[in-house]
Amino acid sequence: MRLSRYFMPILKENPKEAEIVSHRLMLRAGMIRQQSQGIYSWLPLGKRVLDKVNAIIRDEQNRAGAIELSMPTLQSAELWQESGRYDAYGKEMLRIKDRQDRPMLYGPTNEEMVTDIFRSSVKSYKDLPLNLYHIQLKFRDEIRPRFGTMRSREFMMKDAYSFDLTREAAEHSYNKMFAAYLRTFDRLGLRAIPMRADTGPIGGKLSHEFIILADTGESEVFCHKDFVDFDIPGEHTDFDSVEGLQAIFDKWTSLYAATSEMHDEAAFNAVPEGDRLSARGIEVGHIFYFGTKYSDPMGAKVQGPDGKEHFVHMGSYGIGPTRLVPAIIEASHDDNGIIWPASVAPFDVVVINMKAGDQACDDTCELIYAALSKAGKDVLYDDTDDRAGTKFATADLIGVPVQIIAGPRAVANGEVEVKDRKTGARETMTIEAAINRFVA
Ligand code: 5CA
Repeated sequence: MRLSRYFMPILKENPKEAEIVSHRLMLRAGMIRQQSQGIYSWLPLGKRVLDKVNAIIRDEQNRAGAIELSMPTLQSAELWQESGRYDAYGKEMLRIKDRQDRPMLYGPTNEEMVTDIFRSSVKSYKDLPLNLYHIQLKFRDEIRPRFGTMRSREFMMKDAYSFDLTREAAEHSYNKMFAAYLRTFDRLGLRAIPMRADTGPIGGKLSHEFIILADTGESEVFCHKDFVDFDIPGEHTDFDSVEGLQAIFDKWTSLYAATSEMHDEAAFNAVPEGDRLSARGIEVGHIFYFGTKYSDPMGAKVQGPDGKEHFVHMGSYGIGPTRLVPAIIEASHDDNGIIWPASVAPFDVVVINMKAGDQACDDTCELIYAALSKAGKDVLYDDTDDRAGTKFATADLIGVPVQIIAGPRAVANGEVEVKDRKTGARETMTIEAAINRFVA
């Protein structure tokens, strides 16, 4: 991508409305734009990051055996009347009428709709277990939308829904998502700690929130500090192994960890003082097991091996991609801007032409740009005629992991400078060596 032809509206000034660093940096880097309160456009740079986050989420959902579909944002009120949640959900639900005066709503979550899909075609235990997910916009008319896309009214959610014959089988499905979440957040460069949590309007008995520790987090959390160094389940984790996944769950729930709603002061005080971590955190995922809470009122049953009909045991599993992007920034930035983990960086490398219009600089940059693009890398080429200082500031602000800097003096020697965004380390090397670093 040539920056001169891209759309990346950088802000020079710090936006006044941004209270936390991620919101400030997302606005400054031209990643998002507020369209009305708590409702955002994702501009091209932000969209690239969001897509990469979603690709990792999708990959890990698929690995754990979940199956992707796509459900609409607008739902009929009837479904919610069946479950009893239409009235219970209150003012957070955006209610709309269509031209025939039929009550509709902008979905805040999809338990009812997915239960309807399930009951329309699954009739036998032989078709279980089943886990269906989608990545779709949701709307919750939050009282206090704030911090940009961290808490917005319209937001994206990956929501998965599992169906099983028995409670035991449903717990295995829960453990699959539990392990998948540990892997997902790790691949996003985050350390998320599963904490016992309140089930709120989703309901149910068993629930964990996945929390990232950050000073600007909205949740107050309490946990054992050893969680910070626990091993993440490997990529060859066998998701069909009931014992294997139970062992992962048991290990990750063996020490104290709870959000403030579930906090047990006495249990926390039993943790040795030096091991207690009392901090603030950002909830990036939330999983629930709620048994037959929806299948019973909505009549979602299957025939069991005993020939009888059984209401299915369900769970739901949410991740907030549009919250994860700012959460990653909260965890990874410096005074100059964002520092993206390579897995979600909008570009792999930025090529900075320090003197656009200078033949040797132009030729060198074009050569590198072409070679790296051909090798399948996402390359941003700063070919604008801005001052070198402005280009450096922009490259640091948008947080691309590696910068290749081509200035007249180095280029005259057949060399360029390669800068690591995170460490700031700069290395001068031949043009070929700079290319080979990515192509090899
Ligand atoms: N149906 C269940 C799970 S599928 C559910 O709705 N869970 S939730 O309410 O906990 O939301 C799941 C995730 O969505 C949260 O962990 C959070 O990451 C994200 N999320 C929730 N509300 C917002 C919001 N207002 N803005 C941004 N992300 C949000």
